[in-house]
Amino acid sequence: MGNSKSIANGLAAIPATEIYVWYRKFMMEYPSGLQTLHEFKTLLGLQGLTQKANQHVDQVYNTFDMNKDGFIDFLEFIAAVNLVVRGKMEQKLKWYFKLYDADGNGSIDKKELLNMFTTIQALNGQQTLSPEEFTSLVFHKIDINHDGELTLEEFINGTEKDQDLLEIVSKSFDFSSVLEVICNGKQPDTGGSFLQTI
Ligand SMILES: [Ca+2]
Ligand SMILES: [Ca+2]
Ligand SMILES: [Ca+2]
Repeated sequence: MGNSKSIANGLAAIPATEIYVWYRKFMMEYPSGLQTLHEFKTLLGLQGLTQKANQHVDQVYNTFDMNKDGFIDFLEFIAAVNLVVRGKMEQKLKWYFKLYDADGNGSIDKKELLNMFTTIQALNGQQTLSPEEFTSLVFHKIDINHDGELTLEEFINGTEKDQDLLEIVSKSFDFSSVLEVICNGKQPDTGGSFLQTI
């Protein structure tokens, strides 16, 4: 579903010279040209997680693995970097939509939303509303045609307008921690100066 297009969009936003630097970094770190799930977790410092948190990270990894071959290749890596570093809110919401749409059928149903809120609550601690209450509230607010499914459009429009919901959605995967890794991560060859130009 538009994967090659979104990869192309991601690449278009990054100057060729920067892509080359990223490519060298990536190949130095992952000489096979592929980053495994284990390496992804290591990179982000996500080890020793609970089972629930682990499953969640697996799901995050799967959204970055656009061709679904089980690995992050360089194109997928640079698309992810681009999303984290330069993505506009709408692009990020599109990505969250993919994360929430667990069965990948193009819409979020109540079960998928409930699963996600349950996970977020398990990861981030107690909220004022239970996941069930929150799921009902969200569908009440943003399922515009009341068919029990959130389309991409309903999800983006609804979330952009609702600060509380936006905050909860952002908690399901924190891009700022990834950004920190990208900025402070291992960069033996460049000292990180090129990152300031991104
Ligand atoms: Ca892949
Ligand atoms: Ca779905
Ligand atoms: Ca709907």
